[in-house]
Amino acid sequence: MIVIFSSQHEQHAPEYEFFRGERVPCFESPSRAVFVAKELTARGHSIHAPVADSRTILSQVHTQRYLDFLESSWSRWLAVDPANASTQPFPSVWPVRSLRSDIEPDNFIAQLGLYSMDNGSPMVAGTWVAAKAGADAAVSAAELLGGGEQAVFCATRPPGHHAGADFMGGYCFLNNAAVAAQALRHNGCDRVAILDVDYHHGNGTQSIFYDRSDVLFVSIHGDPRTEYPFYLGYADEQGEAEGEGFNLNIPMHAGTSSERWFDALEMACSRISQYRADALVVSLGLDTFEGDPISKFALRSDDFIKLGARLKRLGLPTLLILEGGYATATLGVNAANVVDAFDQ
Ligand code: SP5
Ligand code: ZN
Repeated sequence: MIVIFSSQHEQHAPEYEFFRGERVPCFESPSRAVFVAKELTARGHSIHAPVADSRTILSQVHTQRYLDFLESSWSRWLAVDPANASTQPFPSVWPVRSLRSDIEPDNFIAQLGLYSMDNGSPMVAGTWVAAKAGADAAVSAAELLGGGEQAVFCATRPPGHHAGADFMGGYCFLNNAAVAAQALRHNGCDRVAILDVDYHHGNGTQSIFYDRSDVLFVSIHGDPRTEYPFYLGYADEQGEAEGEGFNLNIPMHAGTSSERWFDALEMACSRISQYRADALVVSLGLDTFEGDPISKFALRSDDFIKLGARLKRLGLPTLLILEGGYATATLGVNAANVVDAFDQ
C-alpha cells in the first residue's frame, strides 16, 4: 500500500494542553507520526510526500472565514504581543446559547472561542503548515485512488475528525477525512462512505456531511454520555434533509471488550456494503487500543490485523487516514498491522 507522509507534521509541536486545570504534556505529539513512519519503513513500505494542493477542496469543506482565521492565527497572536512567540493561545470564552455567534469580535481570543469547540487544540507557529500538509496528503491520496490505486494510507497529524466546517477541536484543525471524501467526489466517485473507528466520535465529519446523501458517515465510538466530545455522537442522529438515513452512530460504553467492538464493526460494514459506495475513507483512530492513555476500549495489537482484514473484505478503493492514538510507542505497530493486513 502506498503511504503518504509529510515531514511538515513536526511543525505542529505544542508543549502542553490542559487537564483538570493543570498543564500536562500534549498527548498528540510529533513522535506519534515518527513511530508510524518508522514502523512502515521497517516493514518495507515506501513513503511519499504529498503532491497535491488541497486549497480548492478545503474551501468546499471549511468556510473561507475559518480557513483565513486559521492561516493568520499565529501572526494575529503575535500582533497582540510579540512576547506571545513563546506561548500558546487558548480560547477562554465561547458564544453559547443566548450569546451571538453571528458577529466576529475584533479581540483575537474572542475569535479563537468563536472558531473552537473546546480548549483542547493547542496552536503554535507551525500549526497551519502542518495541518495543511495533512489536507494535501488527503487530496494526494484521493488522486492516487482515482488513478487506480486500491488503497492508500495517510500517516498524517494533527488529526482532523473533530474539526467542523468552521471550528477546531480535540487536537484537530482541518478535517482530513472530509477533505479526502470531498476530493473523491470531485474526482468522479458518486458515493463515498466514511468509516470512523477512532475512540472518539467524529463530530466534525458528521456535521460536515449531515445533510448529504452522497457521503455516508458511519462511526463506532465511546458513548458520548461519558466520553469526549459529549455533545454529539448519539444513536438517534441519523442525518437530516437529503442526508436523512445517511448517518449511522454506534456508541459503545467505555470498557467495551474487543469482541463486542468487532460486533459493532460488523454492523458498520453491513451498512457500508448496503450503501454501494464507490470508495471508502477510514478515519483510522488507534486510540481503541487497550494501552491508550486517554481512552477506554480494549483492542490488542493483533486486533488491528483483524480490522485491516475486515476493511479489505469490503472490496472498495480505500483511503486510510490516521486520526487519534496516544499509546505512542505502540502506534507504529498498530497502524502497520492494519496496513499490512489490508495488503495481504
Ligand atoms: C483525534 C482525537 O482522538 N482527539 C481526542 C480529543 C480528546 N480530548 C479530550 C482529552 C481529555 C484527556 N483526558 C486525559 C485523561 C488522563 N487520564
Ligand atoms: Zn480519538
